[in-house]
Amino acid sequence: MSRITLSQFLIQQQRDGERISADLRFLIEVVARAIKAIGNAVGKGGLTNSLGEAGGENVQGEVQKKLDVIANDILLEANEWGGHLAAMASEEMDLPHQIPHRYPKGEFLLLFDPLDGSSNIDVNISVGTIFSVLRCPEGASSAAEIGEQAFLQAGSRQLAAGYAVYGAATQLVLTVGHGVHAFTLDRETGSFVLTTEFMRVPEDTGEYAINASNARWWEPPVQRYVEELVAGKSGPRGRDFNMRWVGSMVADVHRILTRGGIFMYPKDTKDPAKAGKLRLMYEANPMSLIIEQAGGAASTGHQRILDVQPEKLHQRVPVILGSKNEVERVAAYHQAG
Ligand code: P6P
Repeated sequence: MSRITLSQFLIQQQRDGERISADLRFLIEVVARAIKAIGNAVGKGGLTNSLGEAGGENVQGEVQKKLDVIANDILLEANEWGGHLAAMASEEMDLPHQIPHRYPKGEFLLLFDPLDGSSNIDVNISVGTIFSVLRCPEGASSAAEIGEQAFLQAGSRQLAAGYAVYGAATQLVLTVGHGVHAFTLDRETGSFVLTTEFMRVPEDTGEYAINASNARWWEPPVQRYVEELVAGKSGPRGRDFNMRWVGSMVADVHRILTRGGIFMYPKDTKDPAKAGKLRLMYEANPMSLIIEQAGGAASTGHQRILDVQPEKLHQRVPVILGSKNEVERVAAYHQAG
């Protein structure tokens, strides 16, 4: 069976009842090209002087890797000239990135974590890029500067979301609101080729992902849930579970999308001021849209992540996502207190 490319897939989405506009198709194609360039830089590893720390911290107060900065720059440069964006926001930048005056502005807002899991770069473990597309509010797009406020839209308003996983293969996983589809980079032709249509997260699972070293700081519902998984056959769940934790959200979510599982980065009391570790706008929201489009669920423990009304561009949120029946069980434990 001859496989179709990402461009052919997007043209079909544009033709089939106009699921996406020509401009949104163009945006996704530009992001895909940037992802190829990032994957190329990541794939060179120690062959170039791009490993190690950049020597600064990002807005999150996290040590910035050289490849964090390289990936961020690739996405900015790829997207600022096309006339499809009103502005961009990134984990690596405190303020929204304005489109240079020499270029026209468009109707979309692009948000991204340019290199998620970059602490794994130097040990050659899979990392990824996560992106989210919103429409710029009518009134804001004509403003000289697009401020943070324009981005503060609930995740349910995303027009598209996707991630790249730079693993054994470079894969691009995408939703434009009509299912989740995976494309694999054919390094010989340079094209992303459709390799899995309509990915589905099994409603049940025997595998969970959480950084267990934080157990003593978890809230009681999460402690109860994980203790029951660890108890396995001899506990209330009556069956054994397996654990995986890559330390790279994209890799963990891709595994869950492929074979099921539940991923948790809950709020913990390690730093009571923090609502969680992961960022809502460019990690939790895009991943939650993808998971829900694949039949899974995504919750803070107290509410659907896609319903969270953002108050800050870089705000953090507890994340519990994956196989629906397990996510609902964790949410029920939060309701029970
Ligand atoms: P920890 C990577 O820094 C990241 O944001 C996610 O990709 C990953 O799931 C998580 O943090 C890992 O956090 O505390 O286990 O290092």
